[in-house]
Amino acid sequence: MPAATGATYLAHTLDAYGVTAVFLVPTILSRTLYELEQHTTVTRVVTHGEKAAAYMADGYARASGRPGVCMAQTVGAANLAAGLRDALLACSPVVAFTGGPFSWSRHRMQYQEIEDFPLFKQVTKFSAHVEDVTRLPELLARAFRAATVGKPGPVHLELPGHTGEVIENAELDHAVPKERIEVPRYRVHPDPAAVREAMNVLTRASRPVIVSGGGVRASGAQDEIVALAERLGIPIATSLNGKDTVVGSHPLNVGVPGLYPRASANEIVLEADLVFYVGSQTGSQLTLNWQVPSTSTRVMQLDIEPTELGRHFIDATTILGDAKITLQCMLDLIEQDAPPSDPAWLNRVDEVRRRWQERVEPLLASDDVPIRPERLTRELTHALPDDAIVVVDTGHAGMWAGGYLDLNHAGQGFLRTAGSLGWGLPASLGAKLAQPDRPVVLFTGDGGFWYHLAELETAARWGIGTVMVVNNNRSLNQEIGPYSAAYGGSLHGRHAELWHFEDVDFSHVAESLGIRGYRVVKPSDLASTLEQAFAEGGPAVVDVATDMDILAPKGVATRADP
Ligand SMILES: Cc1ncc(C[n+]2csc(CCOP(=O)(O)OP(=O)(O)O)c2C)c(N)n1
Ligand SMILES: [Mg+2]
Repeated sequence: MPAATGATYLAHTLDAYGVTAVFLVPTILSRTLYELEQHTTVTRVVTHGEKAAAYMADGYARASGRPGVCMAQTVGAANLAAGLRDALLACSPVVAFTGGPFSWSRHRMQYQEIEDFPLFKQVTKFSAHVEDVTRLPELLARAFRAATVGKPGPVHLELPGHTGEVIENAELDHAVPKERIEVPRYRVHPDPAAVREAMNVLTRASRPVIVSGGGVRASGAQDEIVALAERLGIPIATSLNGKDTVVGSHPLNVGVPGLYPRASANEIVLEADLVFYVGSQTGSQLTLNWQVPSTSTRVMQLDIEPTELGRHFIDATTILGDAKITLQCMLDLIEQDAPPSDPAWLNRVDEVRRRWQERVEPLLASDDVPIRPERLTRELTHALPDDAIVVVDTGHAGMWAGGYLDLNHAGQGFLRTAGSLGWGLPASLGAKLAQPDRPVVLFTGDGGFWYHLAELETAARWGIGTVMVVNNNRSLNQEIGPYSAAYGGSLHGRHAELWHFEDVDFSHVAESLGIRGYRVVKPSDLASTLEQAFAEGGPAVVDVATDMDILAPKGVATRADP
């Protein structure tokens, strides 16, 4: 039997770990790609840019709960690093391979070479050189471990040779690992004393709110967090990242607080006397720059990552542990006849929620032409298949989805960019490859869609069945606010140069690539078009012509009227 090489080891290990797709721009690890074809069923997706490859791997990782793999040769390494930023912010386990200098080429004017390695320090949990093939088994295992333990995140391995060829061709005699790798890698059990203390704090509060973050999805703790809320009668908010952890129509779900919010969620969190964060980084977007909750509110945190505990709330009561296990331990402590929380608090929560519904109902039902984005979110809420995964871009797409979209079925998923405009389209393709049997729906603005429009060809080539819904206002209209301020209070002069686009119909762009395209101009056509697009399946683009002047309301730290 021929001796194993770095390439065969890498191909077999990726397969063993449970990786089913890799994303790349050639030329990188060519022999490994050949070995993947020979010995595995791993799909090798060539993209139209390294950043898109990183975003696809990220969408794949978030949708599957398994590491997503992307790769680039030396000259594309910086582009790949740029694409890891969102994965770091969103705790997504992406593994990036890049080629690097040869031992003899460093510090010379070697074609296409610079020292890319430092670029990865800021955007990864772990980044290492694999100097020699004998280090490959150890560093590969270490990279996949770092990506998936504690708070998941991106990692990077630089392989010698501009296309990673040095270790590929070297002989290696090492057993291939057998372990399939998933998040969470370890289910950390909490300290029983901390669980008792947490239950005391929770049951003594008069106006508690639970905030469910992305860590709840990573842990698979959706049932436990809802059971705790139901058992104790506690309203439950979600971060934007954790939006799919509680069903939108659940009577205790108050929505997403923070910067991209449902206004009533901020109002309710501001009235709470205890906020219990589960699996959340408690960042500025969720807390509106730490104004919601107010500084006098007591905070409790449960997280698998010790450095997150007390990070922003130094006096918080803290519990270290896996969310699913810890919440189950808390449920076990609830006595049969434990009284639920104060009915007056739940009545108040209902009232604040009802008032918000009344305020926004005319917008959600609007028949205006051009279409209002609020009406689009309502029709999308109604049309979404029961098991759909919604992938949302940033800016207004995140705000409209955070505030107005509801996921009313427990089987529905939600993934959002942590802030990088343009992430949505490639990420939605990665998500569909990770979950081929579930409908995947992209919700994006036109500005976000333009970024990686070339990936429509990738969707067409591979038949990746994402349905892409574009809120097409022919502009970057979120910039209206900043430009109005910069122009002294109102837009005048040549302001349009800075945020208007051509009136492009993306359904025609899609059709030119052999992808189904739909254009919706009237609100009354939304329901039937979305239904048809979901029934026929993707890849498909639904271009919705919306109003250029309508801005999504930003979060404010204002209490509701008494
Ligand atoms: C990489 C990156 N660059 C710039 C921004 C700033 N930004 C946020 S939203 C936005 C405009 C988005 O336009 P579009 O997707 O068309 O949505 P619209 O505001 O028009 O609804 C910009 C430029 C960002 N978030 N990320
Ligand atoms: Mg736009």
